[in-house]
Amino acid sequence: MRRIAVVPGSFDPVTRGHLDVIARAAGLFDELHVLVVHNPAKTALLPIGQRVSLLQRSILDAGLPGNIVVASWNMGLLVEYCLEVDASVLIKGIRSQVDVAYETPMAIVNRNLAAVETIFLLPDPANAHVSSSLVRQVAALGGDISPYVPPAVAAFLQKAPV
Ligand code: COD
Repeated sequence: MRRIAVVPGSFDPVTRGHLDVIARAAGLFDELHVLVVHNPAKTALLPIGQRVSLLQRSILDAGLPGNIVVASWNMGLLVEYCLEVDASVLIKGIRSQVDVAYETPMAIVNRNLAAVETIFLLPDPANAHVSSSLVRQVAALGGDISPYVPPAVAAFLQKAPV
């Protein structure tokens, strides 16, 4: 049986922290779907299509394995996408107790809804402080975001400042 997992996120924009989780998760599963989802609790910077293409470019540039699919989903529950692609696992990155508190109820509900399990991966300590919201803030104030994001994202946001 093929082991298929989904790494969902806003990826607005993808950061080095996201890429680290994606790279490690890709090594654990036969097929990994990186899924861009709109988070209604956040004010978006980039359109969904732009986030998908920056993810695709960054995954290629980083030389990550070919078992990674990038997609987006706006059709309802996250677990509906999982069922559609036969994924039985969601992967989330956990940086702090705040992430644990945010992710735990969703993990339980997703298991109840569709028997989809959630696996939490700890971050690389070098990236544990990195978040898309930090990147958006530094970019908006004209700071250097290159330590926090893949080169394609730094180049894109420098060309089209926010
Ligand atoms: N290191 C490690 N992990 C990281 C880092 C880092 N530096 N930065 C972010 N992460 C992790 C986050 O913890 C998260 O797991 C993932 O990467 C994505 O992060 P973001 O910020 O891009 O995305 P979010 O947190 O806005 O997530 C959006 C989702 C839509 C995926 C989320 O809100 C969700 O799961 N919603 C559920 C929708 C649903 O079906 N609800 C009903 C049942 S619960």
